Amino acid sequence: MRQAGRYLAEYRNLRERWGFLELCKNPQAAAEVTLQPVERLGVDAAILFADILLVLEPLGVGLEFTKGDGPHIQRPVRSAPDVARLPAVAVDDAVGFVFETVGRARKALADRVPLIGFAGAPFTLASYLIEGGPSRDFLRTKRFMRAEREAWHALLERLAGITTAYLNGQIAAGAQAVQLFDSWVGTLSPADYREFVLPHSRAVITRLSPEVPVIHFGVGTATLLSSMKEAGGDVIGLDWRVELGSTWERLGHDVAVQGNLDPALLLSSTDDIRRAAKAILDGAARRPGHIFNLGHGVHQETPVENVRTLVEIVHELSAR
Ligand code: 1CP
Repeated sequence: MRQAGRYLAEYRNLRERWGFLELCKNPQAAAEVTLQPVERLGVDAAILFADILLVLEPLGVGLEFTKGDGPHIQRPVRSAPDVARLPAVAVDDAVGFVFETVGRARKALADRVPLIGFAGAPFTLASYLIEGGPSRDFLRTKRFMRAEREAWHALLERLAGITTAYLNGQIAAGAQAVQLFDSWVGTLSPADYREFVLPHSRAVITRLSPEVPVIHFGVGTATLLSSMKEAGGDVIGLDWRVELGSTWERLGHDVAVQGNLDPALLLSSTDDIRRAAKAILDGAARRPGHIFNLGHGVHQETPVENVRTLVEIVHELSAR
């Protein structure tokens, strides 16, 4: 999950001097942010500091990150002609700065912990392009899907190609695992997932360099998990709305799972954090193939000490 961010004082300090995009485009600073949580929290992996939306900027849609409100697309994609007009993108040139960050972060990490790269899945990227920013109901996206079926599939094919190149570039630069974020796909019914999304996510995952594991994640995906497994991934990410043990059983132990503490628990007491972490580890029953994680990113209000405490608790309870 996102583990850098505003709950970290050292990140806030950097953000006072730099805009978010500016920070992402400066490989030296971005590598520094990548290492902040590793040093501060003692986590077992670093997550590349970048964003899933960086690949949308070269499409000329006017991507910006406004203070407080998050991402905003000035010229959203709202019609079939809008899709046809999107320019071809040479990913290596357009986001080469991300690949350079990967190289620098690997060097700075010196194999203390592995580095995880990531990208947005085609559906989640399309939702930002169509909605123009964050959304609750994804009504424009869902209307577009049906009203402009052909353009929808053309758009997702384009995004699948871009995401594949983005991830393969990160792997070539040294990422040791990659996570495909389909953060908002939980808004869809299982039937819609299968028709409008699955083929495109599968097209990404099957074309990735085979040497690193792939984590496939979404939020609110309880009813979609078996279809997501079919789309691919060595690891399926679970959010906190499902129980880890029984969900893993249902998915099959031939796939690894990641998750799934409610990030809101990091706003409670050490006792509550310990109980919740233990319940998840008990659910995993020491099987190989469980990556302990939050079910989604760290909330901004989170006290850093609680995240550190969680890391210590998980290390203690899962020591062999
Ligand atoms: O300084 C700031 O306010 C920027 C906040 C921020 C950060 C820290 C954004 C804007 N992006 C990021 C980095 C980021 N984004 C990371 C790396 C974090 C790390 O080093 O630990 C990752 C993995 C992402 C991925 C990302 N961006 C996702 C998928 C993960 C998820 O949380 O579901 C999504 C949906 C985005 C879009 C995005 N970028 C930023 C924001 C605030 C958002 C979400 C907006 C929304 O709610 O729709």
